[in-house]
Amino acid sequence: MSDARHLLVDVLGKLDAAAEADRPIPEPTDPVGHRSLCIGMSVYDDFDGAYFTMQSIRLHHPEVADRLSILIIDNHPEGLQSQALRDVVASTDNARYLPFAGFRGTAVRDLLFREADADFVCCVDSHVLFAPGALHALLSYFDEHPDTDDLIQGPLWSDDLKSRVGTHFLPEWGAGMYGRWGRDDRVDDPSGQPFEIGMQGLGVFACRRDAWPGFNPRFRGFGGEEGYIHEKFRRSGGRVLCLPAFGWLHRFARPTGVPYKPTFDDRIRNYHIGWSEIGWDTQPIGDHFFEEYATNAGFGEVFDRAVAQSTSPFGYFDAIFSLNLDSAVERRIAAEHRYGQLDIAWRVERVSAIETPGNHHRGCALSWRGMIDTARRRGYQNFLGLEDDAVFLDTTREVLAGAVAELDDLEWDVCFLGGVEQTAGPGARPGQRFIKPAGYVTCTHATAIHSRVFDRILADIPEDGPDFDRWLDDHVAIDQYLGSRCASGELNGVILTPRVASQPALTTFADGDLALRDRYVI
Ligand SMILES: [Mn+2]
Repeated sequence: MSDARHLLVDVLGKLDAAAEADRPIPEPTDPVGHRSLCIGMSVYDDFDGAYFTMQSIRLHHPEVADRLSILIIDNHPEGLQSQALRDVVASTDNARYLPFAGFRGTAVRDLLFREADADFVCCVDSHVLFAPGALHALLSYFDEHPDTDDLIQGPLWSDDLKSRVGTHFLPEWGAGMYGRWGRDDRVDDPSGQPFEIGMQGLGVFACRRDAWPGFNPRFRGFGGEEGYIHEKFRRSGGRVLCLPAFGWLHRFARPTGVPYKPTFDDRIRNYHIGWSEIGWDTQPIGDHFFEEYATNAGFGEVFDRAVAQSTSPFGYFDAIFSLNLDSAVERRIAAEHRYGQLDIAWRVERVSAIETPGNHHRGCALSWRGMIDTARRRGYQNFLGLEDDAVFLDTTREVLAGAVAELDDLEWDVCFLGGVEQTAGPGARPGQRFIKPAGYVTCTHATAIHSRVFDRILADIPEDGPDFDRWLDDHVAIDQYLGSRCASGELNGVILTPRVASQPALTTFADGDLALRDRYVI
């Protein structure tokens, strides 16, 4: 591109961003009820693709229409195309629209499996057309194998419709991606039996909903799932199968450009996160990327930073939520700056805090309840909740690295990265240097919650309404509730030592963080 064109693209991008800040996100549409198979797609500025994919399913697969639902997650719901997408879904029987702006990336497809109300889920790119009879073949397979733990994929058709060009991926690197198209001749009999493959491109894949092993929730941006997710199916006792009759066509060409920006750092980071999770040697990732891209300006730094991000001690947490009122824009910007200093900005998910002007404890407790519910729905092991005024100690990374190693050996329920110890706990146990049992700790500006108590806390704190009012009368605030439960031993609470997170007001109190006041510089 010429410099002038670059400049224009840059200006247009800024105008779009400004317009997006004011554009309302379309409301989700109602659930459509349980079906055998939910076909889910995650869409990013691809109205045309999603429209034709959805309508083709409805027009060209009538034999299975009554057994299907369609779920569309809009991963750029602030975008120009979103209202039109919502409108067409809203007018479609058995289809549901869900906006999701928490983070961007191909791993958002994980949410399709969490949200689908169906026995089986077929995940499809928003620009794929199924071969005639493909969905019938898929449902027939599932009817015959209702308890299957297998991942079912099918052959990619060529654009000229004359051949099935890709049945699987070969375990080879090419152009910054793991997996190159391969072809198994057994696909030539379209009514043939499914055969086992190592992996396949993820334009179309399907499984029993409860057999979905999940993408790593730390994935961001484009790529890194192929090979990794296939291995996870095998680890959980399933196979990866190519079903010859389950053919699909993929629009590869994007003559007007790709709306999202695939970046090296996302991809390198995703590969390291995924391969580390399943215990694969990560060396070939670097070998490939340096072989291909070492001459790109600044590539070494990009690579090193992506690897460092993938091994951050904050990676211990399945999610990092940042609680922020929509109206508190300056606090959001300041918080994002601090997340940048900690190099966690790439994975922090902003959560819109519930505003209750009469009593902010009310909104705070409801917001925390909401985060716990979200984490439970997404199947997270734990999450770290940050409030937008949390400030951090100069040695946060080092202390947290030590702390998470100690957490690994412990059945903890609540972990305070900061707070005020109204009453001290029993003192550190043997082997504990960076954590100790929590007494009555107040404040929730940096608090992690483990999945083993999600249900219990959600049962304790009623949803909004008269029951919640009574709960709030009894407990006053979420931190009082957590603190008292930890003090009584009903929750197994731990607190970091030293406390790596504080709040500006706490650094002025002797029983707060006055002692280390000058070190909360992040
Ligand atoms: Mn695609």
